[in-house]
Formats: sequence, C-alpha cells, structure tokens
Amino acid sequence: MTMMDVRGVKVWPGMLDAAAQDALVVALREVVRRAPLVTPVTPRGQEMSVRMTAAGRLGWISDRRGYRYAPQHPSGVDWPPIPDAVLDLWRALVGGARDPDCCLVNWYGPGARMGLHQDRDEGDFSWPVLSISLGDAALFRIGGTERPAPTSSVWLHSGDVVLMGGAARLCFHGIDRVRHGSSRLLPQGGRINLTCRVVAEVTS
Ligand code: MD6
Ligand code: FE
Repeated sequence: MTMMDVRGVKVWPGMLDAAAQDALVVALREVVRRAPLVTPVTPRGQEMSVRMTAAGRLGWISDRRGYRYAPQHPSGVDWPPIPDAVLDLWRALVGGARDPDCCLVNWYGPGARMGLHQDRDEGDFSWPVLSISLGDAALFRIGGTERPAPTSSVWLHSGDVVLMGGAARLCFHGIDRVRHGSSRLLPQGGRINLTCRVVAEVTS
C-alpha cells in the first residue's frame, strides 16, 4: 500500500477497494436513515454548503449557538453506532487502545465545498483524525498550523484514506472543489467524507 506524505498528513490512495466502498455506502444509508443529513448553520447565520450527520457517542454540530459536540442529533435521537468497517480501519491505522467518539459524515452535492479550517473542538489533540473519502473526487488543500502558510493540494478519490496526526493534527485544511459526477459509487453523484475523532468531553 503506497502512502503519500503531504505536509505531515498521510494519504493512502485507494485503501478501500470497490467492494469495501459499496459495503460502506450500505452501512451509511442506515446511519442517515436514523440520523438524517442536516444543513448546518454557522454561528454567524450562514448555511454551510455541505450536509452533515454523525455516528458514535457524540456528533459535531453547528448552529447559531456555536460549534460543539453533542450527544444527540438535532432531532433528539441518539447518533447511530459507527459502522464496524470504519472502526476496523481506525483500529488498523491508529490502534486499538481507544475507539473514536465521533464519526462525522459530510455530504457534498454540486457546488459544495469546505473552507480552510482546523479541527479543534475535540479538546484532545493527542489522537489523530482519520478521514475516508467516498464518491466524487475532491481537491483537498493542506496548509500549516498557522493560517498564513504555504499550502499543498491533492485530489482525493473514492476509497482514499487520510490520517491527520502528530504535528499535522492542527493543520489548516479544506475542500476547494468537488468534481461532481466523477465517480459512479453513488447513483446520483456526490461525495461523502467520514472523519473519525476522539473527543475529550462534550464542549457545551
Ligand atoms: C473533507 N475533511 O475531506 C473534509 N478534517 O471533506 C476534513 O475536514 C478533515 O479530511 C480532519 C482530518 C481529515 C480531514
Ligand atoms: Fe476538518
């Protein structure tokens, strides 16, 4: 398995084969059935272009009150369990000492993107964030831990896995654009990104 190092972020192209991707989509259909995708609103009242849900003990949410990890979906239901295939990948790449608390599910339709950000609501940065990409290809930008720093970009394809840990755990990153319809994994097109995180405590 070849691994690329992009500014300290590890990228494994094609780590999940077609059968594993299909099986994961089946598991995620159950996640979104129980915890439907929502359009998050930023604290400033701006709708995000991605739609989100989560699995695990906690889910990350954003609304007028701020960004935080919450024990329930906005509808009031508990988040569904993290799919076993995701936990298996976490245990293989990160280790078995601790499972993730949250598997955030981001869905990108036509025109969706994600601005440069750090993942820092977890309160514990000693654990990496593990990311799995499914569906349409996306241009992933990776910078440094300070915002004004040079960046590098890499196309993420369906089945690619990214690990952001160590000195790169708090690097800025984002999705500049998605090539809608570039993958046939999802019948209607679109991109799914899963990110698994260890969360120190509920932040609200
Ligand atoms: C995405 N990914 O790929 C957005 N965060 O759609 C992230 O924001 C991300 O890939 C933390 C660690 C890895 C990631
Ligand atoms: Fe992120």
